[in-house]
Amino acid sequence: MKIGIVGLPNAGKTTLFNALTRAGAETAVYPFTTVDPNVAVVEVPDDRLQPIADVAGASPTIPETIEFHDVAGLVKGAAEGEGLGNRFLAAIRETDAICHVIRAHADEGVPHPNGRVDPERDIDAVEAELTLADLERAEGRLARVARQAASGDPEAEAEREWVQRVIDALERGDPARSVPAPDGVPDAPARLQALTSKPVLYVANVDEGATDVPQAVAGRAERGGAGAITISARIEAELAELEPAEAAEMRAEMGGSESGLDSLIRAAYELLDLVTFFTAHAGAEARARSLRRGGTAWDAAGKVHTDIQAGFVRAEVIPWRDLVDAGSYAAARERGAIRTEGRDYVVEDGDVITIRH
Ligand SMILES: Nc1nc2c(ncn2[C@@H]2O[C@H](COP(=O)(O)OP(=O)(O)OP(=O)(O)O)[C@@H](O)[C@H]2O)c(=O)[nH]1
Ligand SMILES: [Mg+2]
Repeated sequence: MKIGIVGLPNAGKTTLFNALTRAGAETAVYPFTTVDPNVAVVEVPDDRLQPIADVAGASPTIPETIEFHDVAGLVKGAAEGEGLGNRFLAAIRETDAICHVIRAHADEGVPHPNGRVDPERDIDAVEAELTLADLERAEGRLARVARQAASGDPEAEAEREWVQRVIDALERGDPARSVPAPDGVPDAPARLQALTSKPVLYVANVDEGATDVPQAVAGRAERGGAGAITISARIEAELAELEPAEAAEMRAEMGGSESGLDSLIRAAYELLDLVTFFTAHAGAEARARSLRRGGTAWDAAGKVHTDIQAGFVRAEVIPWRDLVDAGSYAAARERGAIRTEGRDYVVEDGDVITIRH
């Protein structure tokens, strides 16, 4: 799962990215991750994993990971495809969600591309480029589906109406995600691939010690259906240089408890609308894995291994809390707390699953 970090030049994207990289996963553990200087593979913190590992007698623990991509700073006119603009838009198109960094700190030592700190104007500037790019794409799509609809294809007609509504929304300045997928054509959004249909998290890069999301950012988040958090990118980058214990001490001194990066990673993970399930076996690893919401035991098996999926017999499922309360798999089994499920079982967040194959 990929999250693109976007924002105006000097907003603090790379500072934040560097903090994530240093705090990030030991990439060697995740052999299929290409090593790219613009990609940070980070572990998703999950307080459930260690207790599950403990009762299962499993070690080590392997958290789920997500990728953050440091997308080049937005240049005005990106939507017209000038120079870096194309690359910028293409990079965003490949991501599953957008983390939009907004300059909200007042440090005069850091020049602002537009001369003055103004979070709302900055959000507008970035979103205007994404909206323009989407408009152009939607106009092209409209022409195509209109031709198909003209031949009397009802599905094409439903899609045509939907694309027209998306265009109307974009012209009002609303994101494509504000227009629900049309009945009967659930694939229409995937075919349009609008940038503004991706979930968004606003990250207000605030002065050290500030904790409230600036009013202007909170308001925009509310209206556009986006998430919003604050972070001090510079502080996070400095803390990421320290040993974990030292960093925790510093954080406590500054009055914070949870790492800003942890909150960011968790908020970004939540954007993706996934559920987390766990696998844990005595003498082997305990692992957190993500699955799209609505995914089945069969899908979960595929996440573990294609061979296991191919040989799927049944899934043994227990909510993580019940397993931890029981104290062991054996005790949970005695209590009858472990259910047997078939391949169509819809996995719930927090399920601990053993696939029999
Ligand atoms: N005071 C302060 N300065 C910051 C903070 N975050 C970033 N900066 C500074 O702002 C400047 C720009 O930060 P970058 O992270 O390079 O910004 P960017 O968004 O990657 O910029 P481009 O790559 O040009 O688009 C650097 O000098 C950072 O040290 C912060 O939280 N507080
Ligand atoms: Mg940068």
